[in-house]
Amino acid sequence: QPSDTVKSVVDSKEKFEEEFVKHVETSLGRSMYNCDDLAAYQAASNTIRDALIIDWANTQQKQTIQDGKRVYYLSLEFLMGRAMDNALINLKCENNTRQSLNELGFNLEDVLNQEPDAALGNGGLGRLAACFVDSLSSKNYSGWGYGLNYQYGIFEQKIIDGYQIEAPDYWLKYSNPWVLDRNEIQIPVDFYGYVYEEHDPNTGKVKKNWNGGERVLAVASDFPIPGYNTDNTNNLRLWNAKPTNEFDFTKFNAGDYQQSVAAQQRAESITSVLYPNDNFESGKELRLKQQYFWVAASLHDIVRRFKKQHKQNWKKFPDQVAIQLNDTHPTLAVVELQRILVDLEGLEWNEAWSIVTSVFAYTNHTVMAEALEKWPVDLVGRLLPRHLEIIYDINFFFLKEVERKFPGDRDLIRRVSIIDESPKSVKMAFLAIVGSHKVNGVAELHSELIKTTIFKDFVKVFGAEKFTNVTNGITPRRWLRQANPKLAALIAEKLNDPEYDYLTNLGKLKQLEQFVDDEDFLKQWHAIKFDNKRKLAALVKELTDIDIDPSVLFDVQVKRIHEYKRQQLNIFAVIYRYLHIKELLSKGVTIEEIKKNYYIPKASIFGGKAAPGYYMAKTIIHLINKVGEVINADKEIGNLLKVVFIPDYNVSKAEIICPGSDLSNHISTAGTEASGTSNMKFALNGGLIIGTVDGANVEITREIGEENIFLFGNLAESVEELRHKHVFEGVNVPETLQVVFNAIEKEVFGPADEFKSLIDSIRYHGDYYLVTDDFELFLDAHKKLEKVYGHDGGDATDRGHLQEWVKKSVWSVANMGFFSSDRCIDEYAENIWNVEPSNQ
Ligand code: 26Q
Repeated sequence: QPSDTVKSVVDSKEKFEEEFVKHVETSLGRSMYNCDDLAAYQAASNTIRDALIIDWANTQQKQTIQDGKRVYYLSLEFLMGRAMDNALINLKCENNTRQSLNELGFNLEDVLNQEPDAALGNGGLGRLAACFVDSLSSKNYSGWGYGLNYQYGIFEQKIIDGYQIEAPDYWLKYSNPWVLDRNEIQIPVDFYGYVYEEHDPNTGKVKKNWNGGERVLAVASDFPIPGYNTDNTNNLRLWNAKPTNEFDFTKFNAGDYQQSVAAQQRAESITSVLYPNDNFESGKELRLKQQYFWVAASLHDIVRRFKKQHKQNWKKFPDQVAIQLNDTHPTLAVVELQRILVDLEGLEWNEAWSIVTSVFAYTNHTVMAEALEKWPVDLVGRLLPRHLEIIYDINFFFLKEVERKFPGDRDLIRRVSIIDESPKSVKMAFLAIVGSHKVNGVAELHSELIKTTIFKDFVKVFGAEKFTNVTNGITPRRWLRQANPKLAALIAEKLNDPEYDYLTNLGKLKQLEQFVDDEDFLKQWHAIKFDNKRKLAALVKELTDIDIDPSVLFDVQVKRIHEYKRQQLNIFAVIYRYLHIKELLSKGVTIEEIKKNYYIPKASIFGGKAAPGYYMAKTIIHLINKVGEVINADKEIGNLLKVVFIPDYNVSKAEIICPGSDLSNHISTAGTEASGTSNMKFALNGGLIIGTVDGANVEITREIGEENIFLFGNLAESVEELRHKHVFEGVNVPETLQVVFNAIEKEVFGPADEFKSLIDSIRYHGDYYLVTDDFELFLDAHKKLEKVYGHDGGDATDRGHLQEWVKKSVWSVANMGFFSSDRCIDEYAENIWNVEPSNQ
């Protein structure tokens, strides 16, 4: 059987090598004498990809025969990172491949490093979608992802003179071996045009029709998603926008060739670039076009698949299809499905609506007002005239229902209306709630907050049961096994699990607790961390030319740059530390005394992108870099303090940074970070956390114990009052922070103008993110944790004072099992989708 031969590359080195050479010579048209690492990456990827495709085809066939309910995860972002290493791990053929490549004269790591990141996402929300498709496959669910195949992913960040400069990320420069272009799958999507009424002589009713004015084709690209330890291989289908074949004859005949070609290019612009905003809504027309293009193509694909099996037996639709809306970005899907059922399939409004609401569920990822999508009614009406009518009808029937339940409560009706009156706009979150049977937040605190603040009225209208929580998770395949192979191996050994089955049963980590007093084990544990720190130091050296000593405390904050995430709090504290050290030195206190009595040696490591239009975030990046320049050049300080900004933070860099961290910062203003997921990545890799009582930090604390995390800061319940106080009684800048502001204003870190807005936002504009309220609490938390870390970090063999720290690290990892995205997916399956895994 040919498929068996292809699959055997996974188990047989001979077969792998044979296929590899074949790909070099045929697919790439090169010879083995002229095969560099890039060509080797492509040939090896093609070889593995062929095997994957066999699994993929078998899975799709099996799922079609089983004819069970399928889950569709609609996300505008899938932050996948690299595919090759992940495929080797999930197919369990990493060792074979490593050896085969060696025999062919290549080094696996060098080959893996050739792969560009698939960076089709901004941050947390996009990476969550990537973890979810991994878990759907690994846990044997039938589940597809639907998204867009952006030509340009999130921009590449360069740091020049301390400023962020954006460069385009043209990740498809070379052909992508991990995608299967399905050029035969073409779905027409219309925009603009007008609505007209038609009298149906059969029913005597008036029918609404939409005549689109601009047509674009959606063409599918499929990414097979292999599961770990299973043949189950799901599909991630990403759409490409292509012009239709019909040439624009009117313009062409009018002699306007240029114009007609331009119109064709306009089509392709829809999937050309990912919007680089994270937690901020920009309201651009092209963004709305992207949303509808993607939603319409995906729904028509889903409906077509259903009709092939079940004709027009629409009652069965909710037994076959569950659609999860990743934030409000795909909310037009609700409207589009209602349009398909009513306008195209001729169902009654109510029958259609009950199908729609049983199919959809909505995940909210933020409570911050500036991130909630609102589309101007004018824009929606122009781009999608029929959809706007349907939105008005949905709102009309919904408000009628509210009026029936709460007669005369005019104010309630005004508050829950999907249409905002001034400026007239569609509130997408409200539409998503009304169109779904379940709404979930992404961590306990967040899910409580949405019920009591932004969606409070909807709890009153629909009841609390409609609102639920599914705490986020991460895939341990990528974030433990792939990122930290040595730690994963030590754990496998200790759990007596040579097959690494714990990676799909992460609760087993609990067994590590029995080794927490085992000297040898602690030594090994620490040695692995030290080794990972060395690798991180090498990355820092390569990217910034800064030397950091792996025996100092690595204090890391990597994530999107945002005022609410408070990188400014972190860098202000670093500045305070520097100024204090300088003062001590000037008074004759020696470095040794400082290390002993004040500060342990540490490296503050930052990384993350700012949205290109987010001035304040860019200012924070600039400050970090300028502070780094001054401190790192200060000969007096030596290795007592270093500050680095790692440029272009992305998934593949995170795989090196997370395992190499001693301490990571998750210090958002309480109530603002919905969950956070990097907190989970760091803790799973044996790093400790300094954090606020926010997002998933709360549940991490509950799982690992509060003695193993360094929490500080005001609580979410106090935030409103403190903000109010700032506005009406003024902001009180503590003396410690004032010292920092003074230094910045005295131009210790370059021209003060550059940082004026940052200081002003705190001093004069109400300190919305409570930097002044939490600053000294942050310093105190550092004092505490530095006592635990000890004054001498110790090297690979000598743990110095690290005993207590290492124990906390083991204890944390042992209790992180809950944060597997497998658990998360099981919860969605049971409480929201009503699906079960297939028995493979
Ligand atoms: C909206 C409109 C127009 C353009 C862009 C956007 C947009 C894009 C991305 C809005 C929001 C996002 C991303 C949000 C995000 O990443 N949220 C994070 O989701 C994580 C997964 O649930 C949480 O862990 C984080 O707390 C949350 O910030």
